[in-house]
Amino acid sequence: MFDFLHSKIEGAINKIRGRGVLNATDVEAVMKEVRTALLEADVNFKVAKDFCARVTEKAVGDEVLKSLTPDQHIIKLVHDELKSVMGNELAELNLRTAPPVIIMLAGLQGAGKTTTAAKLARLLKETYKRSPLLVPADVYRPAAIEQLKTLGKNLSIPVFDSQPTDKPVDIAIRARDYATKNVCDVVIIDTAGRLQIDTQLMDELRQINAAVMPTEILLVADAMTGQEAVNVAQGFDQTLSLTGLILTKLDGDARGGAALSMRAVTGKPIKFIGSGEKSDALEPFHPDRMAQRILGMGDVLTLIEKAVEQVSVEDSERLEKKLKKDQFTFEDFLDQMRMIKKMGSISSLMGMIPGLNKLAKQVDPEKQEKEFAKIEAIILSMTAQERRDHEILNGSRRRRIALGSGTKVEDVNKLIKQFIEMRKVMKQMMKMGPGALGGLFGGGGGLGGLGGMGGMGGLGGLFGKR
Ligand SMILES: Nc1nc2c(ncn2[C@@H]2O[C@H](COP(=O)(O)OP(=O)(O)OP(=O)(O)O)[C@@H](O)[C@H]2O)c(=O)[nH]1
Ligand SMILES: [Mg+2]
Repeated sequence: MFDFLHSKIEGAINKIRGRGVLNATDVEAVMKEVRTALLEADVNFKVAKDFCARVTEKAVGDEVLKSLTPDQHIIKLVHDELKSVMGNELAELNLRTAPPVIIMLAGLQGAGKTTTAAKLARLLKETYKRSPLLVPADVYRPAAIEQLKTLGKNLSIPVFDSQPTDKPVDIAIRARDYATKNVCDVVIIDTAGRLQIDTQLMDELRQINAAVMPTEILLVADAMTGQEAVNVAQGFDQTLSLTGLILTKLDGDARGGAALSMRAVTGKPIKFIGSGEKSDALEPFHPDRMAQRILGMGDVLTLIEKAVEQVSVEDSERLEKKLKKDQFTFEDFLDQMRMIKKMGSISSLMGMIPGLNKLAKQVDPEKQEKEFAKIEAIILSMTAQERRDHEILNGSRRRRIALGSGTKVEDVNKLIKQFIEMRKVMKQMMKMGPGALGGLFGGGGGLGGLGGMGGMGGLGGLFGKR
């Protein structure tokens, strides 16, 4: 996500890095490079042009030129402008209407509507503590209804029992009534896609809109299509009056032009972004955090939020005590590992940490998942006593564990060695005081999250250096 822009903008700013004083010509040269970067990233021409004009104007007229750290100043100006172009503030989902709140998803074929419907339902259930109902209203594509039913089933989220013979507008009406009767407070309608905007599709969406009056009409657009996604958004907005957008497949779009142009061109906020095929790969769109990602400042806030969601304060306090008393066991290790797994893949977490973004790309998620499974199997093959006291793990016990977990003795040895090292590192971090890392994970409660990462054999282990 944003890799291209990140490296180009970084390159442009690096040229003035450390330079004492800048003149207007220097600023203009940098901004010209930034503009080229934006255009190459498929940002809308006018958006890119205005963007650079505003930054240049501020930079030249500002104390930047007199400043002792002009590069920092320019970065700040670019950051603020990026944030502003993307809408400044997080645009929250409107859930404040009388239940059931109806959310309609629209978009072209393959944009990711059905996947996003499921992701959104999961987010609403887990983070917003709502009871969503998924409603398949794509009666044209064979198996479209089944697709959503399967996704819902996997997430234990109810899916309205639409039939391919039903009319979409009738489905929407009946689903709303069903939601009311069954105390579902949010209804997510997944509509059919088309190859391009056509009157039949628009009529159908208009009918659903008129019949159930959704609180949110969200366009799901494929970020990989770049400026085309922006045109599509404009097209849908003309007939439907969108309330917002969801950009999908940002994981596959290293340029990010659509994310930057959408708001400025359509005037509609991006509410969520999708960055993967799995049901947890949907996150609220925070313009400031996106700007930070583009500038390679990492996205520590999102990381912290993810960690906080998973780690309760009690859990981490308990852990901290154990660490202090040297009582951290394989059982805790397993807990930690499962927590990390819930938090999302290591590579996506690392991608958010400044300085680790580049390393993150080297992690192979599949390999990593296999590694997780192996570690889990090994720990589960230990007896309760062994898990609590790793020191009794002698040669014959290790052989038995390897046999039981279908791994090799070397694997067991490696894990134990990593476990011991990790305890050491964690203890050292504790000595550095709660501020050392605790702060990163929600005050004194912290450590849990990163400790667990160390648990994966340390970050080093992920890159096969051990
Ligand atoms: N990498 C990636 N793939 C995604 C994302 N969102 C959706 N997809 C994939 O895109 C493909 C199409 O997704 P669907 O949800 O079926 O798209 P749709 O808009 O419902 O398609 P139609 O119903 O045919 O119009 C699937 O293979 C999804 O797994 C995303 O954020 N990242
Ligand atoms: Mg679909």
